[in-house]
Amino acid sequence: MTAAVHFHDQHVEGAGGAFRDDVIHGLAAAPKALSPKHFYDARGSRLFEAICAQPEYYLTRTEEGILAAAVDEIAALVGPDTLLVELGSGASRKVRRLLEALRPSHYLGVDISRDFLLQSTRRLAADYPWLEVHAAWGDYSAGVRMPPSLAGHRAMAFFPGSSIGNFTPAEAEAFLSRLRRALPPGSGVLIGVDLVKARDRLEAAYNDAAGVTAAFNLNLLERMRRELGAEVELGAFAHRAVFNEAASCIEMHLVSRERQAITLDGQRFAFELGETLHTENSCKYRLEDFQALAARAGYRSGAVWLDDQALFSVHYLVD
Ligand code: AVJ
Repeated sequence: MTAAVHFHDQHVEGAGGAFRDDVIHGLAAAPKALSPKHFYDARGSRLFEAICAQPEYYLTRTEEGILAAAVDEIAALVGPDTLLVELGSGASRKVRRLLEALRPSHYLGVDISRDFLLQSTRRLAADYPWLEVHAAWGDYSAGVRMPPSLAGHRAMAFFPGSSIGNFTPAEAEAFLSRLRRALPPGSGVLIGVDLVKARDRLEAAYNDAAGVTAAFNLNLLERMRRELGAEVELGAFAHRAVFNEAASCIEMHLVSRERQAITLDGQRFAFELGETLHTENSCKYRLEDFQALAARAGYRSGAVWLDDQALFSVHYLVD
C-alpha cells in the first residue's frame, strides 16, 4: 500500500553538508576531524541499529525503559493534538509508544538518511491512519526548519538517544536556543541525555566485544572509498574510543597504524603513525549541568526522569 507521507526536501548539496567537501576539509585540518553525521549512510544506519542491541551499549535500552515508564506522565504534560517533531528519526522505533500515548495530530521526522527516513515514515503512516505524517530530509544540526505547511502548530520536539551529545556544550546550547526560536511559543522538547559515570562503563559502551562500534567507525573509510573513490587502506586504521574526562566526552577516533596517506581527488593526505582522524564526540552530562545549559538556551525544566541506576536521563523542557 502507498501511505501518504508529506515529503520536504531540506537537503542542501554543496553547502558544507556534502560528504566530499567535508572529507577534504577534515583531512586537511589539524588535527584531522570529520562530523559524526557522516556515519549514517544506509550501512552506517544499520550498524547503528546493531550498536543499540549490544549488551555494553546501555543508552538505547535504558532510555526506552525510562520512556516506557514515563509515557503517561509525558502525555499528560504535553496534551493531545500537537505536532511531534522527531530529530534524527532513524528507524522511528522509540517514537511509536509516544505516538500511541500522546495522540499528536501531526508527526514530522527529520533525518539525514533519505531512504531510512522514507521507509520509516511510510510505515508510521500505514500503522497510524489518524496521524498526518511528514518527512523532512536534511541535516538538523544546521538548524531545524519548519515546513511552511506546519508552521504555527504547537510542537513537541523529540530528540532521543543523547544525540545532543554530538555537540560540544556550547554548540548544544546554541542548538537548543535556535530550536526554541524555530518552534512556536509554548512548544516543548523531550530530550534524552546520557549521564557521566565510571570510565569503564562509558568506554565499554563504545568498545563492544562484538566489534560493531569499530565497524561503524571504520565504515566512514569505506564510504570514502565507495562514494568518493578515495584510496584508503581500511586495515591500516584502528577504532579507538576513550573518555576525555576534562571535556566529559567519549571521543572516537580512527587511528593510523602506520605512516600512510589517503588519496582523494588527486590530493594526498598524509598520516603519521598513531595520528588520528577524530570522528565523534559523545558528551556526557551531570544532571544539573544539563539543566543549567537548557536554562541558558531559554528552557526551564518541566520534568526529568532517570533509570534506577542513574545511567541516563530524559528531560522535558518547556519554553
Ligand atoms: C547516536 C550520537 C547518541 O554518541 O552514543 C554510538 C552514536 N557512536 N556508538 C552516541 C554512537 C558510537 C550515539 N549517538
